[in-house]
Amino acid sequence: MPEATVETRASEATHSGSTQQVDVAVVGAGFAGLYILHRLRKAGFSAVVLEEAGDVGGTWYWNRYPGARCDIQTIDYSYTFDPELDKAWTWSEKYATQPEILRYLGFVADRYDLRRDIRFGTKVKQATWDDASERWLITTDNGANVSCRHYIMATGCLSSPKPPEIDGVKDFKGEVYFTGRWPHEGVNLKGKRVAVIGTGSSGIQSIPLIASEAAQLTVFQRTPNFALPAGNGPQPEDRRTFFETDRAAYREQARWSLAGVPYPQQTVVSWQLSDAERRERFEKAWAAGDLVHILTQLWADQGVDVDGNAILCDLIREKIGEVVKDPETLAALTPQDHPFGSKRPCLDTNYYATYNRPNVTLVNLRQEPIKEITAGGISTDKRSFDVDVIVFATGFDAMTGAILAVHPITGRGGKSLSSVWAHGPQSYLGLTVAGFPNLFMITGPGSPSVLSNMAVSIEQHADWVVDRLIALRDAGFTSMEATETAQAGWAQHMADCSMLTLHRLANTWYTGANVPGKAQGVMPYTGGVGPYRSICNEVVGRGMLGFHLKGPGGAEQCNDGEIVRLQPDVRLVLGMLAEMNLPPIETMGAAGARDFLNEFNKGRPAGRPVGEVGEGMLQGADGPLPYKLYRPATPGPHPIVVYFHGGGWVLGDHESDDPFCRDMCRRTGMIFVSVNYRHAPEHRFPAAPEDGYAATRWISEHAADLGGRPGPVLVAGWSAGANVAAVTCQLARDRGGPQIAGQLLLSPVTDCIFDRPSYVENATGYFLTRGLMYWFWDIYCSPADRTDPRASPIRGKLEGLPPAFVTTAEFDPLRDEGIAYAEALAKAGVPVEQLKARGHFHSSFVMVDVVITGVPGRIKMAEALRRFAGLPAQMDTVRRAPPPEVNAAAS
Ligand code: N01
Repeated sequence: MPEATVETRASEATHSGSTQQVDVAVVGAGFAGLYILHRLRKAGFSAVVLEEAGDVGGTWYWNRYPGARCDIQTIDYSYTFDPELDKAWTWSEKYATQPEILRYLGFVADRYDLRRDIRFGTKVKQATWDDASERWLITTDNGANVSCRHYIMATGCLSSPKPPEIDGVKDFKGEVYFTGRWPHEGVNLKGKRVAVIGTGSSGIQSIPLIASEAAQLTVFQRTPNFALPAGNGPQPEDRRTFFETDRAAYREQARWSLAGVPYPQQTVVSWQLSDAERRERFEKAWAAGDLVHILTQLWADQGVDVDGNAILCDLIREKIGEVVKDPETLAALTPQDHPFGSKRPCLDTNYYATYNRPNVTLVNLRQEPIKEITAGGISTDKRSFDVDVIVFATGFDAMTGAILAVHPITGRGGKSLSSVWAHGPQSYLGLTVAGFPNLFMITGPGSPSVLSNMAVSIEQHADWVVDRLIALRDAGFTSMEATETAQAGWAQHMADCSMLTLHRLANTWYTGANVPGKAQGVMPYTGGVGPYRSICNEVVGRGMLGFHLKGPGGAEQCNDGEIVRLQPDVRLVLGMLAEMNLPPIETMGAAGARDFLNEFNKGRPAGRPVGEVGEGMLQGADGPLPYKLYRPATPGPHPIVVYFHGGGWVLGDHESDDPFCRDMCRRTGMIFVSVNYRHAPEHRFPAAPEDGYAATRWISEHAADLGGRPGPVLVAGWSAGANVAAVTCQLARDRGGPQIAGQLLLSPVTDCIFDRPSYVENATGYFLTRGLMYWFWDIYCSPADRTDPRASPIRGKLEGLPPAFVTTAEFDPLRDEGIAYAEALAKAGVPVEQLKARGHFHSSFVMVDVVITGVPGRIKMAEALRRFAGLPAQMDTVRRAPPPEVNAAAS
């Protein structure tokens, strides 16, 4: 049966006295409120939607300023829940205008007969939870109050306009308009002198049209924004064809994508592309006129790394420079203070060209701030501008403003939401708040919301919430509430995610920085739409993890915990590995496992350029060994770090940790020499540590030949390589040198027992498994030899060893033996620093440019190595790529 005919019955609300009794009250009749009402009715709930405006539309009801359009392609900015609806509506343009979008929402309201349950012109004044009846009581400014079991805020993220914050607005004798509250009858600007304050999306969309109508336009700009041409017109052929060919697949791909638009994940990084290739990609994106395309499809590091982003910023600045004629105006319009995408970029139509018009003036508020608004116009601290009209395009109290506009929302124990959020919004999944049972937010702070295609996110939220209400009802529960543990875990996960992006580097409404006095922090979830969806599903799959459910007669269920404890990128990596469904490495045999590792490594991002990369042979314990040398681009001679790769003494070689060596060479400004020590089963214990020691001695003796600084060397290693590094330090102490200035041990193997808690807790599921470690040990070392300190360095004498930096990862079987080694070193009087990496797994730090959250850890490791070498901890050369690397033989 078509969806539209299921809903002809309006929900059955009842009245008791002056109070309307419903199962669910929803605030807002925009994209979210309409769909929720439809779903609620379909599920048999009685519901009412309370809407301040005179009709449906939400943000599209209010934002009627000239030029208002969506800036996600309309093919994507549509409901997808009903394929019939999808077919019944065809958008006229790539980016529809506000009137067309409003018509669409009206069409949807009619099609599903929604208006019957919407109380227009009704503002919520207060909402109070009553614990005894387990209901919310909602008071309104118009008509009956509402008593409901569940209360859903579908209030939108950008619906509470920000006050002007400029002195004297009341004194102005001319006309004042806000883009976010534009008069329905329109505004006649012909022949008038108009001022626009603000150059965000609203300003950038409206300025060209206002300029074409007004006699004179003066734009007051505080921060220049990045804008790219929308290239509006018919729907682009490629997207339409993809859509028409398989609509269901198109929609499904959007649901699991990063931004809610079906684009694939980009894996190529900027330094893998030549200048010409980058320009080609950029020109294509520029011509495409699509924010999601340019934000996600150029190169993988553009959104996560300042260097990758800077390349794009330069290219965009070049484009702006090609349009704007006046050099001073150009300089003012060119964004310099934030990475592209960190502040919401805009789509424009003739925006920059508008400043070439004789009737348009740009005032750069960075140079002459607004002093006041007077009866006749606007004064800066340098000049006065007489105007007839002021348009405030100054934005919104975003994400929290509309929710907190209903005040107070009083939850359990009389707590108000504004006091709980005094230091920033707290939520679980962006959907619920601890202490506020049965209260739900659609696209609330803590959800992907404004960093996604809102249409896709809204449907996901609405489905999740309504499905939970159905499940609660079916199970006989009457309330659900997030736990404090789950909420705190989500805050941690949000903070971890925000470290992945560059949003924290800009003053923007994403962080609350646009509203004076507002608590600051990245408010939307930056982990992406697909990952967010899978997390929400996982919460359900794990028995409503982090929710307290209650029902009549004392029925209760609480499966408490944090839904994501891994770093977000580690979670993605492990998820991808799990999807590959690989056979356990230990079943592949040594040769098979080596082939697998080689193939696996081919798929990773290429390491970054360093000054020079060379290869050579050195003398091991029993013959020559190959090595690879990474030299920084800075002038030498540099201290030398002897590096031992990971791989359980069985796998890997001097090239297998190439990205890590490059990264650490850049971060430390030191030479890294990666040594290919001998491996088992061909060469069992003690071949590896004896080679490690011999190689270190050889490198120390040949430091000057290698272009390194004579004197003590440093050692470093990962996993089994860290075991070799640790043993090398003990052997160097006992065998009369070489001198070692410091040791970096990254997730080291230090002992031959397998019963520490981390071996049990992390036995499986984190790539390095307990089974794999058993296999490595069996191949490498007979049981009788395992307690030899050259195999288990924790069993050796630890006094007199060089200072150490020991890194361990929370989700690693080797975690506890690394910590134990660090503690034992400290007890023996060795200076030790420890990094216990929360949410990381065994490979986190060597997966350079994949596990981005590993960067702060590698910075700490690099600083430690520099201190050990007697250098200042910090160096300043990582942010910009060094000159192209030279390949040269180093010996
Ligand atoms: O608001 P904004 P907006 N004195 O906050 C300036 C969505 N949207 O309404 O950057 C002087 O972006 C402020 O300066 P600064 C979209 O997500 C979508 O334009 O704070 N200037 C800034 O230039 C968008 O991001 C569409 O230094 C002051 C501007 O005003 C979001 O809504 C269309 C000031 C505000 O920009 C908000 O956009 C429109 C002051 N006191 C909006 N206070 C689509 O296309 C603020 N400013 C779908």
